[in-house]
Amino acid sequence: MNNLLECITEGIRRVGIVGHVRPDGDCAGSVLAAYHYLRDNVPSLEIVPFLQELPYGIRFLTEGCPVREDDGEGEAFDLMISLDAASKERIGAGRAAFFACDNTVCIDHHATCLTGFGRVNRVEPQASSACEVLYRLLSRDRIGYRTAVCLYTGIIHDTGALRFDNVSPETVMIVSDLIARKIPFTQIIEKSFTEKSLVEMKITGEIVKNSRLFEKEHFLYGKCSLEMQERYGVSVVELGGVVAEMNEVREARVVFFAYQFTDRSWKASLRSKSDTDVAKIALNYGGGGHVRAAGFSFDGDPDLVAEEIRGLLPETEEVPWTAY
Ligand SMILES: [Mn+2]
Repeated sequence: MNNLLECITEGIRRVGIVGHVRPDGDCAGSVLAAYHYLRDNVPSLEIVPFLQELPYGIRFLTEGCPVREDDGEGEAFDLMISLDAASKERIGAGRAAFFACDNTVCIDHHATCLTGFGRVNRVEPQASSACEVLYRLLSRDRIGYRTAVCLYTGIIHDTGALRFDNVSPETVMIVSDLIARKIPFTQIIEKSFTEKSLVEMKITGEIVKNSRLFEKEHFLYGKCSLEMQERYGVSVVELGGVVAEMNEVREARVVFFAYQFTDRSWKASLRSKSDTDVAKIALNYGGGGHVRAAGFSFDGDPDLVAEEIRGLLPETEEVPWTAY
């Protein structure tokens, strides 16, 4: 597949678009960019974008879109498109509808997605984001304003505002094309990416305050229990920025953040600023992701998991950084 519109063959009337569980900026951005692009270019289609509840900062993306949070159980679609989901199991809202459809497209950028799980697949592990992969499947002159806003938001979120090493010259060329369309590119970064509520800042502060640094491994570990979430009145959706903050700690080269979501179950986020491939660590626990950002779920004691991960990390000397 070289163009998304190739999938809209004769007889296709009803299209569902899905992303992964706990959608982030790239997931929501790519799902909604595909929605707007198809809506603008094939007005006869009925298109249903499926997304679970979004973090506050990116809710603006769904304005005017008929987004559904359910499973699509028992519904028939002529085509189902998955974006940014590394595996079938990771699909969030619209999952039942995707599983029930045999005409499926998988568009992704996770190395752990391998060749994809759709009937038609486009997986580019080198791409910064699902939005970057999707952009290459669109015709430039058919991209509307809303599609551009969604694509830009997704690229910004998955690249940490163009700071991560998944940024390529091609990523920047795409961003250049998108900002030339007069989208509010600075506000998108501020409102959807940088800004946090005071309570998010406060809980992040307490997590960092209670975090533990394993100095030899340059490994920083933090956690957030259900009790703590209740005390601050935050949901897990509002903890999405914590791991990024922890990753800014100079002494940390690998970061592990665990937050509890039921009595027994925890969700873990890993980040790496060193040669350590955290996707490999996440795979050990049935998760996945990228070399520098990955995640998994587990049952049990996060302190023990932190010790296990620490055991996988090399002890390294502090080497002063230089660009030369
Ligand atoms: Mn992504």
